[in-house]
This record gives sequence, structure tokens and C-alpha cells, in this order.
Amino acid sequence: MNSIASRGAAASCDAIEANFDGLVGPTHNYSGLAAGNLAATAHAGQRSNPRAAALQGLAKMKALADRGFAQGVLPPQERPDVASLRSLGFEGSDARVLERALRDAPQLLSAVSSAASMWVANAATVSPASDTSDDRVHFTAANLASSFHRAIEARQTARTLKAVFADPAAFAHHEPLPAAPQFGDEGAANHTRLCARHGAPGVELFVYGRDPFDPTARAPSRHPARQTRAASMAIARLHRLDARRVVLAQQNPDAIDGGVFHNDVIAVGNCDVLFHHELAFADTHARLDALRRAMGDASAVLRVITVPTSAVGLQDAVSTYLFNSQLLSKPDGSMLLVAPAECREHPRVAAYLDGLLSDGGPIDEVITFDLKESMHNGGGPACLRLRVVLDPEARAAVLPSAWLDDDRYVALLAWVHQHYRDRLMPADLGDPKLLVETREALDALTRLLGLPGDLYPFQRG
Ligand code: SUG
Repeated sequence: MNSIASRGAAASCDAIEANFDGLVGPTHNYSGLAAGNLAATAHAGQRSNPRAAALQGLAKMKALADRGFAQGVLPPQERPDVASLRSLGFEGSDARVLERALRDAPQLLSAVSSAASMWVANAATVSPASDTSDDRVHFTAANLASSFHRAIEARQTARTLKAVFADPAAFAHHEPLPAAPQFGDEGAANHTRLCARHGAPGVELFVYGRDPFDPTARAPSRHPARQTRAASMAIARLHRLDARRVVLAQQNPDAIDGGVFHNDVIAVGNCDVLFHHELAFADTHARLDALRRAMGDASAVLRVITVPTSAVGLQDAVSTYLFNSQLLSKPDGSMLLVAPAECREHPRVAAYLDGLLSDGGPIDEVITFDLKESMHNGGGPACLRLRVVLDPEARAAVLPSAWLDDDRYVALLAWVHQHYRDRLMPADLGDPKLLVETREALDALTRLLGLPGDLYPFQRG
């Protein structure tokens, strides 16, 4: 047996799915930047609470870590991103750049101040070693080309992922795809992996919103389709996936027009289970058949839970983010749904969940979290995490200080209390003191998380 084959054998026995959550950054605010994201639009201009947002995210991470799930932390980005303002012609000291941007182009100041990097489901697409032909975990940082405030994340995201998943023997990193409309890529939010168990070869389902190279293809009319078919196909190639175990599916354009700007707002998969709303995909029957065939090739049988509109309407799915839940395998093989608190507050969705728990299916537990600060910008539990399947060798190669343990949790709580404001309005983003506070916070965080001391642009001078 050669070394690659023996590595693959180890992967199939002991791999785990780790969840790396994005820490909410100190500039978390509601600027209404995301077209087609109904929650973000509805909360535009409201006062945010960055401290509460970060604490809500940490509470979810800690609760899942305490339950025995492998939980990591990814740092936020440097915001306001003064360098982006400079690239757009604002000159002078940092304080002057902020002041002039606030006066002349407040929308640009909001965009370069967004804490949107918290939603790390959009950071990258990740393929585990058991799916790739070189037995390494592959990452492609998302270009997020469909909006300015997110497109400026791509370069730093790639840098951060390389710092946390550094070992080239275990991890392969690809640069973001070209940031052109044909290749809009939103990362793992439009990517689902299905398999018999995490370490076994899986089927990778890539969901796209539009096909720019097919003029006859349907597309949404009201809201943008952010992910393109060409981007999904490029990532499948880059990650060296077996074409027999890749399935492409188009999102239902009507769902996008109803507020489903990412597929993870309407579907979630884990191991052999796909939990989705009946309006998630265009051509649902054909796509599910393709998935079943591909799963057969991966020696697995797909279990599908389709939620009909008669039980949960599209609007209710979008407003509660039922499908933006994490679906996690427990040690006995049953599954836990980690849902937003809004699901329990909504009578029809709560009734649906009660039925789901008593139907003898794979999901036998639901826990909910108050993530309102993130939810009001359209980010639920699943948006806040990046899944990375790791075999024992790859797990050992992750930056050790990126894992959340009790001590790091306590240190992060103290760090948030020390550095975060408890109220922020979009107009506060021009305050030069906020920039200084944020840089001090991130400098402390690089030490706390054992990250390279030159991770952020301001640290490189
Ligand atoms: O890209 N919201 C994000 C939410 C991303 C959610 N992620 C997933 N579904 N995986 C977005 O729409 C709002 C920022 C503002 O308006 O201030 C925002 O960018």
C-alpha cells in the first residue's frame, strides 16, 4: 500500500466534521448592503450591538463544544478597510480618509466597515481529503463578487485560511476565482456534501443561481443570483473531485426572488440526509435522482426530508431561517438540528419541528440559539460556521490555538467585553476612535488565537 492509499484508509475510519465559526467583528452594524437579503434590508439603519453579537456567537460555539462537537474559531477582518477607501481615491491620514468618506460617500464607508466576514459559510468551499484525488483537504476562498462589501473579504480570507490550515501536506489552498460576473462564488453556502459517514468518499452538491453561459436558462427577476454554474464547475475541477460524485443543481429562481439569496437559507445536508424545502431547487425530481445515483456510486443511500409549502411556506422559511440550521451527527448516528430561536417563536414552524422530532426519522433533537444580532443581517447558525471534515492527520495539522476550549472561551469573552462597543449606528463608522479600537482588538486577538503577527494589513505597516 502506498502512502496515499494508507492515508485514505485512515481517513475513512476516523474523520470528523469540525465547525469553525466566524467571530463577529467590532464594527457589526446594519447598513442594508445586501440586495435580496430581506432581513438585512429590513434592519438597515437600525442600531446594532456588536458586543451582544459576538457574545451570541460565542455562546453557540461553547454550547456545541461542550456537547463534544469539534469547534474552531476564525478571526474577523480588519474594518473599516481604509486601504479600500484609498484605492477609491480618498487621501490623507486614516482619520481624514474616514471623515471624507462619511461626508462624501457614506455608502462606501458602510461597505468597507461591514463585519460580514463573520458569515464564514461564505468564506470558502471546502472539500475533504476523502473526495479529492490528492488526499488533501481543498479550500477555495470565495470571491463574493456580487457585492462590494463582501468582495473585499476574499484576499484576507485566503490569508487567514492559510494561517489556520497551514500544512501543505494536508491542505491545498486555491485563490478566489476571477472576480467577474460569470464566476460569482459564495463559498460553502451553496455547497453540500452527502456521504455514508464523514470520512467516506462523498457526493458534493453544488447549487448555483444562474448560468451566465446559457442565455435560455431561467434566472430570478427581482433579486440577484449570486452563485454561477461556471464558478461551481471551476471549484469542482480545482478540488480534483471525481466527476461521478459531483452533482450540480440550480436554485429555484422563484425562491431567490422570495429572499433565498444562498442555498443554505433553504436546504442543509449532513452525511446521508438532505433536509430541504420543496421550493429549494429547479427541477427537483431530476436533481434528487442525480443525487441518488451519485450516492450509489459512493456506496450510500440518500435520505431526503422534503418540507412541503403546506407545512412551512417560503416566507416562513425565510423569516425563521429554519433551513439555516446546522445538522450535526451525534455519536449514536442520530442527528441534532441547531436552529435559530425564531423557529420556536413561530407557531407553524414550531409545530413542524414537533412533528419532525416525533416521526422516527434521523433528526431526534432540536436546540435553538438566540443569534438575533446576526439574524437581523440575514445570518443564522449555518451562516456563522464553515464545515471542515478532517481525518486524524489533518486534524493534528490545524493551528492548535484555533480550537475552542474552556480557557480560550473565557479569554475570548474577556476580550469581547474589553474591546467591543454595545451600540453602533452606521454614522459611527466614520469615528477614527472606532478604527483604533478595532485595530487594538485585532492585535490582541492575533495573540489570543496564536495567529501570525502580520495577519492583518495594519500589522504589516
Ligand atoms: O451576504 N449579510 C450577508 C449575510 C450572509 C449570510 N450567509 C449565508 N447565508 N451563508 C450577505 O447577504 C448584510 C450586511 C449589511 O447590510 O450591513 C450582509 O452582508
